[in-house]
This record gives sequence, C-alpha cells and structure tokens, in this order.
Amino acid sequence: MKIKMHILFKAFVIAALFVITSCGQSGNQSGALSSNMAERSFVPPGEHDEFYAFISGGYSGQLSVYGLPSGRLFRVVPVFSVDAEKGYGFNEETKPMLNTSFGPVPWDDAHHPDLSQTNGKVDGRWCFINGNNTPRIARISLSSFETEEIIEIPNSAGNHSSSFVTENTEYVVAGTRFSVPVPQRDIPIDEYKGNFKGALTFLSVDQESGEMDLAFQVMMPGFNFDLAHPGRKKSHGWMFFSTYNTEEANSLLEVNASQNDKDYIAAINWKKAEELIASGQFETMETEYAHNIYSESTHMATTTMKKEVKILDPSKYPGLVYFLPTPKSPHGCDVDPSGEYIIGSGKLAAALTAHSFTKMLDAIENEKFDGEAYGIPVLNYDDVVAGVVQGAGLGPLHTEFDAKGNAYTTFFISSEVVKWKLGTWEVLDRQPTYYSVGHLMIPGGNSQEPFGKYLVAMNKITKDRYLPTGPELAHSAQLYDISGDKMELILDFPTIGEPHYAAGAPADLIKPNQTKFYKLEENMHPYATKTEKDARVEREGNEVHIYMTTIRSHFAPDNIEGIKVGDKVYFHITNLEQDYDVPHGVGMIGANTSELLIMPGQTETFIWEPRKEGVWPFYCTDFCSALHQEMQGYVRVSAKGADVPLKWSLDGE
Ligand code: RUQ
Ligand code: CUA
Repeated sequence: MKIKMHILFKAFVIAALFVITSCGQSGNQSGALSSNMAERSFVPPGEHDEFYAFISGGYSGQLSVYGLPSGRLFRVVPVFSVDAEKGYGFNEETKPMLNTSFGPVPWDDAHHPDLSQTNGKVDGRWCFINGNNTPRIARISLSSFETEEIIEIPNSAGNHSSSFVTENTEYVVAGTRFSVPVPQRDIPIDEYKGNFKGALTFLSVDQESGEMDLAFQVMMPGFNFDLAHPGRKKSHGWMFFSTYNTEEANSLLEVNASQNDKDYIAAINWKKAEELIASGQFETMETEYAHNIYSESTHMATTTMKKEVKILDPSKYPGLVYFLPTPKSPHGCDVDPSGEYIIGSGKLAAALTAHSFTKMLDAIENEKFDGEAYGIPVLNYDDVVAGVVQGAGLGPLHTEFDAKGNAYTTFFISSEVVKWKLGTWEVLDRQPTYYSVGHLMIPGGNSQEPFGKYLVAMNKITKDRYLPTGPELAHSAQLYDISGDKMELILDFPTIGEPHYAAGAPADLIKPNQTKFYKLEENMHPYATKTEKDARVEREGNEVHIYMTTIRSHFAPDNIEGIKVGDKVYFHITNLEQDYDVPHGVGMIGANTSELLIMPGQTETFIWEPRKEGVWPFYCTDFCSALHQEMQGYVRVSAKGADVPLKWSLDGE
C-alpha cells in the first residue's frame, strides 16, 4: 500500500512537470546574452562592484564572498571546515574554533547566511551562518572577514532552519531539522512518535561585541523543522518556522512524511518567550555545548564548555506558539518586507500559500482554533490564509521580495523563477533557470528594505552550462536583472561547494569599515614578538618555543640549531609589517600541518615534531616582495641525546 502511494506520488510529479514545461515558460526566454546584457554585469578593470554577496559554501563548510553584478569571487571565509590556504583549523590559534561536545569537528555543511540588521535594515556588521551537520552557528565579522565565533546548538540535529536574524539582531535562530530524543538516550527508533523532540533555539546577540549567548530553547513536538524567517514591522516579535513530517515518520520519509495534506508553519511569539524567561518561568536542563570565540587582540580562539540550557515547553505556556496549517511539506518560509505575509512553499503542492499576519492575530484573539497538536493550538487554514498563487510552477522552494510589492519564488521541479504580485497573487513573469534552482537571493532580502535590482538564483544541477570538468561540475549561480517589469538573465557564475541561501548588501555599507591591518602595539598574543631584537628560542624540556618575526624579506631568526629529534617545536610567528596587504606565509618541510598565513600585526603558531636528523628548510609561502624567494631559513636537527647547544641567529648575529 505504501509503495503504491509512492508510485502514485511520482506519477503526480511527472504529470505536473509535463504540464508546466508544456504550457509554462511564456515570454522572453532567449538564453543568449545580447551585448547589451553583457554590459550590465561588466565591471570595468579597477572598478568596484555595487554589492557584496555572501554565498553559503554548502558542503565545503565555508562562506564565499562575491561581487555583484560581476560575479567575481573575492574571498572564501573559512568557517566550519579546516582551510589549508589560510591555516584555519591547522594553526594553534584557530583550532579551538572547531571544538564541539563531540570533540574537534573539522567539517560542516553550511547553509543559510544572514546579515545583522538595525531597525529592519541590513547594517553591515556581521554575517551569521549555520552548520547543518554538527549543529553550530557562526558569526563572521564584516570588518576583518574572519570567523569570530562559533556556538554549538545542543538538543539539536541537522541545524537547518537557521541562522535567521531578527530586525534589530536581537536573536539569531537555530531550528532543528531532525527531531531526536531530548535528552539523547538509547531508545528504539520506532518509539519516535510522541517521544522525540524538535528544539528551536534563540541565540541573543550582544550589540557591541556581537557575542552570542544561548537565550532559550522552545521544545517542540517531534516534527522536522525546515526553514524560518523573522516577522518584521507589524510582525516583529514573532518567528515563523516551516515544518514537515508532522506524521512523525521515522523511515522512508519520502512516502511516509508525505501523507498529511497539510503540515504547519509554527508561529513563535519570542517577545512572549522573553517575558517567560525574565519571570523565571522556564526549566533548566543539563546539557553540553561548546562556545568558541576568536579574539582579535590575542589573535587566539578559546573554547568554553557550557552546561545548561533554558527550556520552554509550549504546551505549558498558552500564547507562545501557534500552528498555521500549510500545504504540503512546506520548505521555504518567507516573510514579505511589510511583515504582513508569511509565504509557505509546499514542495509537493501546486500552489503557494500566503498567510496573513493580521488574520492570524485576529484568529488568535477570537480563539478560532481547529484543535491542537501536543497542546499547541492549531489555527484554521481558512481563517489565516491571505491568498494562494495558482499555477505558478511546480516544487516551490524559496521566495524573496523587491521593494515594489513583488515576490520571486524558485521552482525546483519546473526549473524557473516566477515573479508574482503580493496581494493580488497574480503571476507577472517567469524565467527559466539552468537547472533546478534551489535558493534565490535579492540583496537585503531578509529585511524591510530589499535592494530589488538583482536576483541571484542558485542552481542544484549544472549539466551543460560550463566547460565540463569530469564527473563533478561547479554549481551554477545565475544573475537576473529585476529592475524592469521582466526579469532578464545577465550572467552565469560558478560557486564554491553547493550554495544554499545567500545574503547581499550594498558595498558602501561594508567597504568603509574594513580592517586594513592589526596594530602591533595592540597585539596581546602571549607569544607575540614585537621587535626583531626580541626574537629568540627557548627550551622547556623537550618543548621548544621559537619567537620568530617576519618583515620584507626575512625571518628572524633564520638559522636555528640545537633542536633534537623528539622535540615539540612551536613556531610562534609575528608579522611585523604595519602596512595594508602584506601578509607573510610560512611552510616547514615535514610539518604535519598547513602553512600559516599571517596578516600584518598578527601572531600565529604551528607545531613541528622533527623525526629525522638533518638541516631542514622553511620558507615564506606568500610572494611578498621582489626578494620573496630569498625569504627562507634552516633548522638543524640533531639526534635525541646530542649535546648541540641551542642557538639562533640572523646574519650571524
Ligand atoms: S535549503 S535549497 Cu538549506 Cu532550500 Cu538549500
Ligand atoms: Cu614573505 Cu614572501
């Protein structure tokens, strides 16, 4: 019986796909770029792009930074995965960033970047992004473009409905995709239903430092929580999460979680949650999670293991959570710039559902409930729905908005972006994507003020779009000009990993705040060496600490003797340069780690454990000057019991 349902469902998808591709996609769909179109994405040499785009690296675990409209890649910011190019996760300073309650985890699946906001507008301070696999949220500084903080999310698994930011960056949310036993324990998997829980986590953000703190978790029934977006303007104070698998199936979800005609969007009143927390109405639960912070003054990360979390059980606190029935396994959950409409993209529905925030409040006030689920009131679909976009496409995933009352939705199955009107629900335009689009991004998308000039579509399938590179192809992002009535495809560009969501902001908001270098006098690293004359080597038993400096174009010291097989040698290297864009690198033969790439004024460390006697070279890995190739040194390694005295020098001194 179940298998039959499965086949029936597939037949439905195929039939619907046929309908879409045979009658849809009207209008201008020439894939060719006219020269006029090429000019619109062309940024002349030496000129800057108009927007920054922060694109998730998907299973690369990183965040990539592009310019729009050029599609030029500027930087890959290492976040959840080690990165040998930058030494991230390899040097002693950043290793703690990857600590979790499971030990160091050097990889993650990064999905949804979002930018800090003030008064509902993107403010250019920080970018947040979620690690999906081992639940974590990271904060990246938009001055240094470094990951400054990673906080693990306890009681969570598959941290997917994350990391969305409220209007004044009060909170960053992290919702669990997989429900799990909370607390984790050894129970049969088929006892899922009624026993597993879905934790929705609210992280507060310090407005000065940006530091996150786990404020509370709302412990929801064992559904899957997919995506989220905050209310804004009138709905500020609420957070909306889409759910699927309200069936609470624990196997063959592609069939068993597609049974219910409607799942829910969960509306969480976080202002109410704040009141409950402030008045002590919560439970404290023991747990364990890592909080990792990188300090720009010590140039070092530290880990604190936290032990407790505040829990709110929504069945105990009326008014905290409501369910809005939404067809059919909704994926995206998007709120329009006015805060009135909450769009649910039912992956398996042929129509898009827009709920009305005003109608929702009205239904709550008049207690028009259609039953409850685990003690949480379920509102009546007809009481809350504002409108339905009919015949838009198949497989809706995500919606973004411009500032003119239009919405743009991606359709995975019919491979297109569809523009439609908020309030009238009419389809205005559709353009194909190449191919099978997932997320889309309009700069300022998750805010009151989108900059509705460009739209980036991030596609799941590439096929023939680029020169082929063996079985694995770069993912394709596509840039559409949406300033006119019709969307126009103006550029294809490849991305790093598999991009999910992205965030964008005007360059003017970020460019003026850039850190150019770190001031040497402010360097508080315990192993910093601030002048060449302080460079030295110290032995403590079999540990050797090298206090080394770099400046164009030499290391000090560059000759070191008296190191022995079995020693643990710490290279603590301070880059003495006080100038923009002069990093030095260092690589040591046989070191079981990566290079270091040290910014001006910064100190970084790697450990080398020499195994063989000999004279071993190290060198600068970054082409820093005309005499970069001369920037090198030697370490003499003697036998374990040798009595070669420890000495170091630069030019014999
Ligand atoms: S989710 S499309 Cu994280 Cu839509 Cu990727
Ligand atoms: Cu320093 Cu090359």
